[in-house]
Amino acid sequence: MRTQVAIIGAGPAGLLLGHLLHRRGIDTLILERHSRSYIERRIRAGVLEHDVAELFAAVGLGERMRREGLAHGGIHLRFAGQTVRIDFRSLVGRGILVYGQHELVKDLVRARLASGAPLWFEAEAVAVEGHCDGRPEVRVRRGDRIETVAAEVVAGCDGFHGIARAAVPSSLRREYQKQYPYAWLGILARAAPASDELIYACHERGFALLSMRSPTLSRLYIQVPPGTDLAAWPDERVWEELELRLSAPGFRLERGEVVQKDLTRMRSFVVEPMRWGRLVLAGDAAHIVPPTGAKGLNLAVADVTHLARALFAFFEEGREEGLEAYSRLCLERVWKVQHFSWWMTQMLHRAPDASPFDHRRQLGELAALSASRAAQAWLAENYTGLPLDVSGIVD
Ligand code: RFL
Ligand code: PHB
Repeated sequence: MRTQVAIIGAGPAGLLLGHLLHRRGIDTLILERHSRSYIERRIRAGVLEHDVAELFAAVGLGERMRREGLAHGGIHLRFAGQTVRIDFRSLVGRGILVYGQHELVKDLVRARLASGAPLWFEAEAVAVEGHCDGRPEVRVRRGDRIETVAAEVVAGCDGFHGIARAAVPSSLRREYQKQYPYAWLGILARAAPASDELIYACHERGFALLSMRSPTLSRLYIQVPPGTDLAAWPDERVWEELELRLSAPGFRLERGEVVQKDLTRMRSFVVEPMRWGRLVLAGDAAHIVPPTGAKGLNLAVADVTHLARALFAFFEEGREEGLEAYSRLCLERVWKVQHFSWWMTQMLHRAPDASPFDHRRQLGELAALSASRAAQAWLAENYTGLPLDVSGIVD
């Protein structure tokens, strides 16, 4: 099998890249190690930045998103018995769209299959070779057979645990990372969201977040120690803890059947550079952010816009400068977003080793933010998304 771009991974990064390249007549093959139903059911991110939602709509993927996505104009910060609304629209004139990542993945898979371009499920890339000599190949396990896919470029969109990043000797890559001393226990519940907008709560018992997927589905999280055993958290205990941490005068949490319960580790990670020869990385394969700023999926989309532009120039005009600049362009945004995600995380969580001084300082930070329109505008700019350059991608 031969293709122009072999894309490893059918997450948002790989599927969107395949979609954009296909629109320009560039051949791609997407390899996904899981089944279609598995990737369409995986519950992950839920917030799309303003420009990211616009991009999906502009490239023909916005029909269901526009209908079912929930447009929000702000978020609430809850701490020390008060609730402060950060009004995105009045601060920066933009909002966000709450639309589940698995819904986006469904839309992308459907568009891909309708286009007739190849997407192999249950096809696991086991090795990438030849990318430093300009003749990359991917070895793919399908059932009990190993096949070889020859490509001109390989895009590693295979997430944090993928193989693409490791295809480069560790002496040629630099990795930066930070582990946080807490995790998120998340539930998806058949319950009407108790608020029209997201609530981020900094409570002395730890962080809590109220989010949603639809008018009848709530997505809620609480900070727990890393390594927490979910068996120690029956539904009743989760609801009680959520009620304590989210409590406010007049606020009542709707309870409902818990249809999923999961644990998400909190980590910041970046690999540099994001390209070696004809192997490029995009999305979680290259960087991870803690979920507090809702940035992981959005950052993956930003990488893909740079990559698609670089590949258009490469295949249509034989120009390599775009590929050469790819890593630098992505990393400029990656580090800004790393900072924002770290900042939201430290401002809202209770570190297990925090001193009384640290707690009081944290409340001081939240009070300062609440009193400053300039500080809120910075939060709003980052939360609704730094500008996304879609030139050359959206016609
Ligand atoms: P993905 O979505 O992980 O997709 C990678 C795809 O590659 C496949 N794969 C392979 N396929 C073939 N061969 C191999 N060798 C392969 N190895 C892996 C995988 O099966 C998968 O389908 O990465 P992508 O496209 O870069 O998208 C990034 C986003 O998914 C990610 O940033 C966010 O979902 C992060 N994230 C969250 N972000 C938020 O903003 N809010 C959240 O609430 C939130 N929750 C989460 C998350 C990430 C999680 N992970 C990765 C464990 C919850 C979880 C559990
Ligand atoms: C979610 O809805 O899953 C969600 C929302 C905001 C975040 C993280 C996760 O910061």
